[in-house]
Amino acid sequence: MAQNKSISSAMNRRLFMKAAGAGAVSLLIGCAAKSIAGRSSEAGYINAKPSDAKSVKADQRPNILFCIMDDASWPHMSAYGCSWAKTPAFDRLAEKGILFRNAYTPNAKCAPSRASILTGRNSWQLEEAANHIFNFPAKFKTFPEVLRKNGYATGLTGKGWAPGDPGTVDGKKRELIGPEWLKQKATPPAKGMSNEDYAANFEDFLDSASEKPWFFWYGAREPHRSYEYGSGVKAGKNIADIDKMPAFWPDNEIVRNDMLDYAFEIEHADDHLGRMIQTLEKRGLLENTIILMTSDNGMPFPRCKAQEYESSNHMPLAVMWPKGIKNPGRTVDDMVSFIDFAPTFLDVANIPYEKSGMHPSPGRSLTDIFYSEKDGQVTPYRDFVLIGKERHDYSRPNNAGYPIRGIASKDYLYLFNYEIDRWPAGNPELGYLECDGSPTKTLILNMRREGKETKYWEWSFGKRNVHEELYNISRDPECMENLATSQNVGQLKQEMKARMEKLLKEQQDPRMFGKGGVFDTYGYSEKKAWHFYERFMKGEFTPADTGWVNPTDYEKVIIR
Ligand SMILES: [Ca+2]
Repeated sequence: MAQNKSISSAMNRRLFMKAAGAGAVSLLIGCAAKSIAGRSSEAGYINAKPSDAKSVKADQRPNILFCIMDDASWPHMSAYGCSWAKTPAFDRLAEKGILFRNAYTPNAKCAPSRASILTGRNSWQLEEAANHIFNFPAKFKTFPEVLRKNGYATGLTGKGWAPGDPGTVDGKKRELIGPEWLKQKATPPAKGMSNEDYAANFEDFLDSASEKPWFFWYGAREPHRSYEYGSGVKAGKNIADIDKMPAFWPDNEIVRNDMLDYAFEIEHADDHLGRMIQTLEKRGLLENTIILMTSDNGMPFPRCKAQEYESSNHMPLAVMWPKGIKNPGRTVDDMVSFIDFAPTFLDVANIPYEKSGMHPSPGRSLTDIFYSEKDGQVTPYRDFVLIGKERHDYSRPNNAGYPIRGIASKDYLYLFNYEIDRWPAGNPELGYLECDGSPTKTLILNMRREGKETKYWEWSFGKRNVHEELYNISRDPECMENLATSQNVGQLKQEMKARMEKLLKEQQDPRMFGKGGVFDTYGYSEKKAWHFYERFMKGEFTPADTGWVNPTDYEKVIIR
């Protein structure tokens, strides 16, 4: 994935992001009838009881530690039953708080996913912030900016909002989250991991925050690529530990090693969370701090990150808040979305959303779930989420994206592909730039080239050929069997599509009004990205200019 224009062609972007330690560039929920700007607990974003708002003094507002991994898929935390990735810190949040089984990002790519978190809005409500590598629109305020204005100290370590250009305020770089804490370094346990000591930087931040309530963003750069091949095994893992391989990849030593290397990176991110929890404990701050751990998009493997399947958008999420969460240790099935975070944090900080200066959010504060004692489905109307994507990297002619919209319930995922003549992971002759380079990707590409096996390539890189996809995700979470063409799901398919389009219209999605092409007209924050396809084909660039894929990913012959 593209991150930053300052990265040299020879250097893997992510390696730079991680090693530099410089911060580098630094579902809609609920009933269909009520969405944006609703104010009631059912339709809106504020769930705090009115009496709470008045009685809570400013200095009693909770602190917030928001932890986000880069590119981790939801099932790969041990709290969800994964045996080959050990995440004791994440699990502790779940044991002492709430484990969410159905949390989704609206858009499975770094920059648009993080933009949805920060603004409380879905990609299609964010103009160029729907895309990847963009200039952050000045008009969209972020919730950390609002918290800061309302007395919170804010800060971040690791990866904040990226990649893209946040713009400037009064001649200075706009701080979408807060000042960066990046002084503390450490030797990482494997090559390709960051040398930032996230937990030590968090301590520095706490020293500075004094008595204020605070919001801190811990953006682990793991498990984003690149990985040290074999680092998982070197750390004591065994390729036989993986009990189930996804059907859409070959099952062999290369792919299993790739997965274990990914798992080892998740564990590194989790280690730092564990240290942060200990720090809060030592300082007596655990009781009234909301600690939340999630990821921004699915694992950086073919058919996961940057697509819109379960392995793309379904995210891990655990939240601990001893003072606020009732009956801790619950597992919750409600469908929740990243657009719910901003309403949640403003809610607990007693800041009315409509007075915050933020654009209205179709999200809903999660405090109904926090303050409930229930397991399973807590709030009946949280029964679906909306997802979608526009343009990610830059590998298609005419700066084109691959537009999708989708709606997921607990049992079904419905997707609509708007431009099926386009390549879902990017054009083959440009290396499928929307899929990060990896041993697994190389293997699948080579299998097709050698004529051994094309099905893996078809699943990850081939054209979809159909507009509609429908999967029974409770039975088929790998989204292998497209039910959209079978007669007996006609009604379900129509119902899901109708519900999705109704909500998208309410949210003023340009694509619902015949104006979806606008997303391909927005500029990139990287100059070389504009018309990169055409310029590459003319010889202005080489495969070495896209360091997040391998030069061998570029197909030498045109595939139609
Ligand atoms: Ca990411």
